[in-house]
Formats: sequence, structure tokens, C-alpha cells
Amino acid sequence: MQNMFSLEGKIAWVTGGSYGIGYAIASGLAKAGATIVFNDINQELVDKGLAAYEADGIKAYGYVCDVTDEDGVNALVAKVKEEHGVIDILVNNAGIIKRIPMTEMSAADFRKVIDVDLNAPFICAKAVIPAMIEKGHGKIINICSMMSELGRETVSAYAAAKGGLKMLTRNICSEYGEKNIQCNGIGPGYIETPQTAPLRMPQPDGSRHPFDQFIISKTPAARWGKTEDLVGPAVFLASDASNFVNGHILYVDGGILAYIGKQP
Ligand code: NAP
Ligand code: GCO
Repeated sequence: MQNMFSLEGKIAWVTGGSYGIGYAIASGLAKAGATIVFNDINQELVDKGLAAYEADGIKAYGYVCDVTDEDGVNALVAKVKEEHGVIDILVNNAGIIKRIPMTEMSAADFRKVIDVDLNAPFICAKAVIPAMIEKGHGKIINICSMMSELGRETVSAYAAAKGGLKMLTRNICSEYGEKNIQCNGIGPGYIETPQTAPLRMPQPDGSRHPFDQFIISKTPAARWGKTEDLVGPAVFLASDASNFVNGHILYVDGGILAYIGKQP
């Protein structure tokens, strides 16, 4: 049974894996046996990631690459193939959010979020699929969001991108499933990372941020998620254990999407 979840001999590329969810997922894939490749937009962040992986006893290989740059992505994939081999597992994790009321959001800001959160997963998947086809197998995991299903104030661009990412996931499944490529999504709930830090900032009087209290009331688990909560689902979707799971978005949200919320 354990072999089913083994990633021995596999090369996994986690985009934006210097910290946060990407770092946790990459660390988990490494502990399951994968060779980890990650990228970030500048050498300083790559070095920060390399130091963190080393401190955790994980041998990872870092590359400077902006996932929105198609030439840079193609160059990274070619360099990884030359230095390590064909990428077996792609985790499209890199992402940004801009919390701005839609009528106050510039088209440039909207486009930037779409570029990183939707166009880039397309670019990265397009770059790795040909070699996966040649090799006879591949795993693509897109980090979606509860905003792939729900909206809320100030996140119009992010929700549009993550909703699109859900459908890109289903389309890659549809187009390449017969080539033994499984493309699934992970939809994290509200996770404690730098991206959500502003939503958890304690109030001047020391009380919890209103949004923090809101999420606690909306989550059956009555807590924010931790990045470690995503590791098991990621290893499952990266491994042979999920070879007949395709086009699925696995929500790791503590039950938020199933729950109307605690009465105030
Ligand atoms: P995070 O802490 O902001 O980390 C995002 C990572 O992506 C960082 O390493 C960041 O590097 C990198 N990145 C951003 N733009 C990039 C680009 N153009 N090229 C390469 N790397 C880039 O976010 P997180 O909370 O870990 O979230 C990771 C993923 O999970 C995102 O897709 C996010 O939308 C999704 N998600 C998060 C939550 C949550 O509650 N935290 C819930 C659901 C889904 P820089 O420092 O250089 O920007
Ligand atoms: C927000 C949060 C969410 C989380 C996540 C939820 O502002 O509502 O940042 O978008 O990041 O995507 O699944």
C-alpha cells in the first residue's frame, strides 16, 4: 500500500515554492521521495527557499523564473531536463491576490492577477505536457481556491482567475487524460500564510480581526488551515494512488463549503 504513495524517482516542480503553501507541498512531496524543483521571481527569494529546504533536510533545486514569462518557463523546463530529467509532477502553486473593490480596481491590476493566477498555470502546464506525453505519464496539480466556487467582496480578479483555473484543470483532464496525464486541483480553504496575514491581523485592542472571527464561524473545524494540512492531499494527487482521479478539485477547507456557518 505504501508504494502506491511513493514518489521515488519522480521530479516535481512546484511553482512559487520558496514559502507558504508551495513550500509545504514541496516538502511533503520530497518526503515521499520526489526530487524537488522550485522557482521564484528573484534570486533572493530562491536563496531564501533553498536555505529553508536545507534547514529541513530537503535537497531542492531552485531557479529564478517569473511564471508569467513563457520564454523563461520554457527555459526552466529545458534546464531542469538537462540537469535532472523530465518533470513528472507540476504543482501550479504560484499566485497573487489583490483585494480591491471591483469598481476601484484598475484593468491593469485585474489583468495582473489573471496573468499570474490563470495565464501562468496554462503556460507552465503547456511547457511540461509534451515531455509527459513522451514519457507516458504525468501529474498536474493546480492550486485552486474556495474562490473557484464562491465570491466575496474585493476579490473579483482572484475569483475569476481561480474559477478559470478550475475549468483549465478539467480541460487538461479532458484533452490529455488518454495520454495518462492526470490533472486535478487542490482547493485550500483559509490557510495561515503570508497571503492571508492581513486577514488575521489582531486589532489594536488585541482582539481578533473581524475576518478572522468570520472564518472561524464559517469553518466546521473552527480553525484556520495550516500549510501542513495540504501535504497529504498533494502527495495523493501526485502519486499512483490517484491514477484514476482526473479533473477533480479536492477541497481542503475544513468543511467550509459544506457549512452554512455558526449562528452568531
Ligand atoms: P503566498 O504566501 O503569497 O506565496 C505565493 C508564492 O508564489 C510566493 O513564493 C510568491 O513569490 C510566488 N509568486 C507570486 N507571483 C509569482 C510569479 N509571477 N512567478 C513566480 N512565483 C510567484 O501565497 P500562499 O498563501 O502560499 O498561496 C499559494 C497558492 O495557494 C496561491 O495560488 C494562492 O492563490 C493559493 N491559495 C491560498 C490560500 C490561503 O488561504 N493562503 C487559499 C487558497 C488558495 P513572491 O514572494 O516573489 O511573490
Ligand atoms: C480572501 C483570501 C482567500 C484565500 C483563499 C480561500 O481574501 O478571501 O485570500 O481568497 O486566499 O483563496 O480559498
